Amino acid sequence: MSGLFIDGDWQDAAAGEIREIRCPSDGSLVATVPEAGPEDAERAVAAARRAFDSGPWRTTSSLERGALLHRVADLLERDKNEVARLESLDTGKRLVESLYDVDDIVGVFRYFAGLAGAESGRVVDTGRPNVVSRVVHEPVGVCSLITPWNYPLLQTSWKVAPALAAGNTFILKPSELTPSTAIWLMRALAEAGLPAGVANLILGAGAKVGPPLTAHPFVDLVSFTGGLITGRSIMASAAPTVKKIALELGGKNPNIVFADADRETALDFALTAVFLHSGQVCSAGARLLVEESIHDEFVDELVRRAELIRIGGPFDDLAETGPLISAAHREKVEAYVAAGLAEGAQLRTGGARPDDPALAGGYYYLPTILTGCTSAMNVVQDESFGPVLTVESFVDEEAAIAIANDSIYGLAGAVWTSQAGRAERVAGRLRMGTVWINDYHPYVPQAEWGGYKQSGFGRELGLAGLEEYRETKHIWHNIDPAPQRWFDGAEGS
Ligand code: TXE
Repeated sequence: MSGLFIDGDWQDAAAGEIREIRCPSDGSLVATVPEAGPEDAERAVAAARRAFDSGPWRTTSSLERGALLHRVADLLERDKNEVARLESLDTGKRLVESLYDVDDIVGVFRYFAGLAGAESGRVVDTGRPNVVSRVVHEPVGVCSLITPWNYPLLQTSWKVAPALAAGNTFILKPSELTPSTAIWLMRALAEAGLPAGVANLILGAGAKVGPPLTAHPFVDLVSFTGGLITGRSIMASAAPTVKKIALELGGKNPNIVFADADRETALDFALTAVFLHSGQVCSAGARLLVEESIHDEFVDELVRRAELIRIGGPFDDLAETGPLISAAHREKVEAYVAAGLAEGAQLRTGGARPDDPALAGGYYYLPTILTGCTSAMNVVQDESFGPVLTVESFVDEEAAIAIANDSIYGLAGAVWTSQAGRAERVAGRLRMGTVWINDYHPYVPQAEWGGYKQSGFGRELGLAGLEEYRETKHIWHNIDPAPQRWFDGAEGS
């Protein structure tokens, strides 16, 4: 057993600690991996620094960097079933979703492979014949890449692929709950020919290994996806050494349905928006805003359909959604619902664990709908990250926009209407990084993904995804230096 990857070597934790990884669907043992401590993280940081300062990756041509990313995509295609199985075992996610994720990840690696050499700088016209002036892009340096457990390898690919495309070295720290596909990725990078020390893997609890990864002076950039509270502490940890930071901190995303929307499609997507992957999606549409005139009938039908959702483990072909990631997370969701009810929300369905004895060993929670909510309530403002929908109503367009924007978050949102003008007006005024019109959830690697307000800053994906991982330098080269004689060198009188 060895799961730390440092300087091209598989290693155990220096303190000999281990962690058992268990499947959230039934508690079965999936793997036993080393649990790193701060000293392991420091070794990984030192290795990444050495590999950046003296190793070949930084100066490898952008064409070769792109070719390596393509080879990783090829290996993902070769090992697709195995990677998807590992992801499902760690997360409890349905296998069909994990297979879909792998296709997505292949696309991300191929996208950044293409981007690696797409733009290498520009020449600036200074109007001076004796000067060659150019703007060049260079890698930032050593990157700490910290990822969560909901889409483990996908979130990792959003960080690793651009970091490598731009010529950086990195330490990857996946969630301690879901390390398996990160271990697969390290093997794949080595097989694809990445030099030792460029990619390093640290497994373990964020509270223990986080400080060296986010505060160490050798680290130049921290890219983090996770919870708001952790994001704030990472910003503070990175502040004394003024690191570059990119943060994606989730959201409480409004899904706005006007009375003139295509009812059937809006209903269908309202369910997917919030209950996909049991709501453990940063852009989940967990906050439904329905126009008052259709509120009651829309919610009645939503409740009817939510009660038909089939729950099951990752390899249950009939299951439509799965368990929560851990016992602790389910308790958090339960406490969130209880607090919402205490605030005056009404429970329309769910609000409990399923009573099917076949599911008793997993961390399942029923799809839950709370009505009578307002944006003054904590249950509307806080992210549950579970299968819980809060429902609010609004009277007109202006009210819908005001209610939707009444949030500290600004990651994503959606508007459902058959009026094109209204759709554009609302989308233009929502303070969110992504707005879907008559749709929910899709993304493409070519477009930026990021948050307004406290959902974070810095963009993932898109051309900006590479910009996060590059420094931009202006080189002014005087090719015919000669004295300027502003001062004539004579003694003052
Ligand atoms: O996330 P954490 P948790 C939200 C969601 C969830 C809440 C808490 O609301 O209920 O966050 O989830 C590492 N220094 N999201 O506790 O702690 C940790 O080891 C450095 C939204 O699981 O943010 C893991 O690798 N790293 C989200 C990663 O941070 C630290 C996805 C995420 O864990 C650290 C997941 C520290 N001090 C949860 N402490 C999204 N945006 O999609 C922890 N970590």
